[in-house]
Amino acid sequence: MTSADMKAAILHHLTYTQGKDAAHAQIYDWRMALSYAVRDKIVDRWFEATRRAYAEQRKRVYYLSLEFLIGRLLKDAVVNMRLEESVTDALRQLGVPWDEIIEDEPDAALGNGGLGRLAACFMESQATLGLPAMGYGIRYENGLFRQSFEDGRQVEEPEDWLSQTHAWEFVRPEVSIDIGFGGHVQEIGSRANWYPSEMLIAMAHDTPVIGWKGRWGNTLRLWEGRPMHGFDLARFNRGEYAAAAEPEALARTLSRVLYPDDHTDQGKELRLKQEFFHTAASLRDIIRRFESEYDDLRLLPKKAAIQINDTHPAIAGPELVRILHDERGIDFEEAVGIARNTISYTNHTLLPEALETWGEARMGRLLPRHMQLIDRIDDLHRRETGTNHVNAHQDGKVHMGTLGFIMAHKVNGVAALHTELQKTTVFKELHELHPDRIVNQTNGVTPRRWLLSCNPRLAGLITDTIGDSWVDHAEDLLKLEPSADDTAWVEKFSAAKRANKVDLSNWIAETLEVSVDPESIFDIQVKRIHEYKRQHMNLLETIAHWLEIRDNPNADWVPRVKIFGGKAFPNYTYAKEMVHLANDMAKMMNSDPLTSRYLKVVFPPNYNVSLAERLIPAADLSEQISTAGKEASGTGNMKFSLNGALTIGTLDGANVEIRDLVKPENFFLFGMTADEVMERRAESGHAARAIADDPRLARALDAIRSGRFSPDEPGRYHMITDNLCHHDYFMVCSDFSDYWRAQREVDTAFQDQANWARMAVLNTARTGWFSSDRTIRGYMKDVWDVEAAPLVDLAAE
Ligand code: 26Q
Repeated sequence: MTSADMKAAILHHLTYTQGKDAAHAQIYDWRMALSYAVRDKIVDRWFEATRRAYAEQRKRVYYLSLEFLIGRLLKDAVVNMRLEESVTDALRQLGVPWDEIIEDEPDAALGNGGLGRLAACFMESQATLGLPAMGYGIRYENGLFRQSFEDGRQVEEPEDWLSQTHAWEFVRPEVSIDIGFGGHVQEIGSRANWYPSEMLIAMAHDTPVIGWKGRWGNTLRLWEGRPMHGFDLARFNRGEYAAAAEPEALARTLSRVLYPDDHTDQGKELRLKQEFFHTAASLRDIIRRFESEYDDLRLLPKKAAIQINDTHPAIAGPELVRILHDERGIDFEEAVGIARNTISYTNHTLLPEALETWGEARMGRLLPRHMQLIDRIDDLHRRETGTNHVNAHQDGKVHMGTLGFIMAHKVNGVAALHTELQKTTVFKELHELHPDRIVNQTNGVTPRRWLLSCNPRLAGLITDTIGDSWVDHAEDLLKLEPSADDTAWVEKFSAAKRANKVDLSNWIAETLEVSVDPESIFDIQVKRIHEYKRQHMNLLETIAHWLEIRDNPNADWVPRVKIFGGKAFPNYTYAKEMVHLANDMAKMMNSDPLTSRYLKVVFPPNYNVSLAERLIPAADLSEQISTAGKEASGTGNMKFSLNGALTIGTLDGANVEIRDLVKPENFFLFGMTADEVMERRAESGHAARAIADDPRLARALDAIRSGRFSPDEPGRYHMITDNLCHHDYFMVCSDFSDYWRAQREVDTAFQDQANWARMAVLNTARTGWFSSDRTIRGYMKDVWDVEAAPLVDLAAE
């Protein structure tokens, strides 16, 4: 597409879709006009892909996830459609700044963190690979809350990404599916009729997801809750205004809010309703599509693979059995077999308290038939395995992890270590009964968004050096290895990193009014705030380091900027105190005349996908410091190394595999292993001993406890200090000394700039394996048994 065509298309949509003329158009109008112009191009490709998937009768993959953390879509679409030149050219002619347009788009935060972002990367990789697939989610009116700070405390506000028209979606009122809750069941032999007492509608909104070079496009279908019967005019006319609108309000609550990932607080009725709403609508849609092409549901596992993203859609098992058995008359055992061969389940956690359970009373009231079917599934499973102690329904609760496992032909972990730990902890007994069911699929990230698009300087240098095959064959980045020994080339690599750091410094100065020196180490920890992720260990090390600089302010310290980002779950007091402490520290340290040359602390609010795209390309050091055995995988860790940051990290999640690939000499390892953590935990007094053995740690804890960072309220952080001194489940104290040692190694290594850059290059060169394309290929082969369609290049047409 030429820039003249692009310009014409933008002006067309500005006039006829936005109803504005150029003289009065706001940045919003230009963004919408441009988005529609780009969308038009995508739609052609999308239809073509859909037609081909039908014509070739291909097996399809359905990815069911309560979360899709998609972020902004415009730049992604422009990059994948290779329209960057014509778009920037056209906009230049129109006098509209491209940067401002990008920034104007709301960041769609329909997810909490890793799990939701993974789903978004998977959608993009599936489209890039030409795999016929569909993502199913909920169109939350309010996504993850917006975070701001008031006097250093986190404040949450609703995120209203839909307050403006969403340019990328198509409403599908004809795809409206009835969903029921409650009521009663009438059994007829083995089968039953379910008569729900409450009904509402799930209405589809489709967003096209376009792959690299526009060669294939899939659909992300998000469900909106709608009332079954519209507005009650008769009641309204009688003056009962609120009552007239009530059914609508009730139905709408189903897609109203995204539940924050709290890892503990369970049993909220609305959450269970959301899970069923999402799953039932998606399954109904999948069956409808299947039946439009085939007439025997026994073929379902051959033509459809349903992946459930954690246990959130795990009610899919019983619901599919209900459809096959109760509604279509397939024998119960056969129905279970069909469902199991169609469904597979990804587990994302080992924290036992994070595995979902629902009380039998609540479940029985909302989903009476499913409750019966769960008992029959348990019964069948007991007969199949000859055991009687592993049940989904146990101790008055439904255990969704067990249900997910029993109703799936494959269960996967998300990193090698996580998968092995699954076999020995959460799913020990089930694994012994079904030794072939658990498989590993190490997570990945899409290199289109997480290198090509977010880091154009580095991406440009790479393409100039090895060509652009790496974009969809990321392991080709290995071809950069020889350049690690080419001094002139490494200097170019460093120049790209430095320019990214300058950009970030400018942004920090403008938005946070903190000045940071781009020559410092940019040391970044961005992720949800959790004790197991140990932001407080990073804070303690920062304090200890700050105190040493103060002891000797004229020494030759290696300057650092400590950057934090992340949201705390609104009811998770401990996590919120960590946020507050970081902000209190920033306030004190950034204005300390003795130390501020050497140490700054920066905590930009509202960490989200867009902020990640800004921070990651500018990182020197990536903090991946979770207690070993607790972080299932991590995916931020992959984005950082791909962008040439070195990792300081524990042997946890995918860190293990990152270190294996980049080689130990290019990774700052510290801390206990998962086994050592378990042993140490059994010893009493481990925290006190660690503190007694490390005066730096003791001093840092004292500084917090004495109110050094909260002089107006000295006791503010007692919760944190008491916990660390006496309990310390996550081993912050026991790992501190080794963390400190590794941090000082970082200081030393950073002083040899040439060698640091070499290590950074090797991180980029060797982490192409972490492309989500590789992950999706793994699922296709080991889990879904499906093949991609042959790809036709957009440029070839
Ligand atoms: C559960 C019940 C009620 C309300 C909310 C939830 C809930 C929601 C989201 C529980 C957990 C989550 C999210 C979990 C998550 O993001 N896990 C991360 O998944 C990543 C992708 O596999 C991994 O890389 C991370 O290690 C893992 O923490």
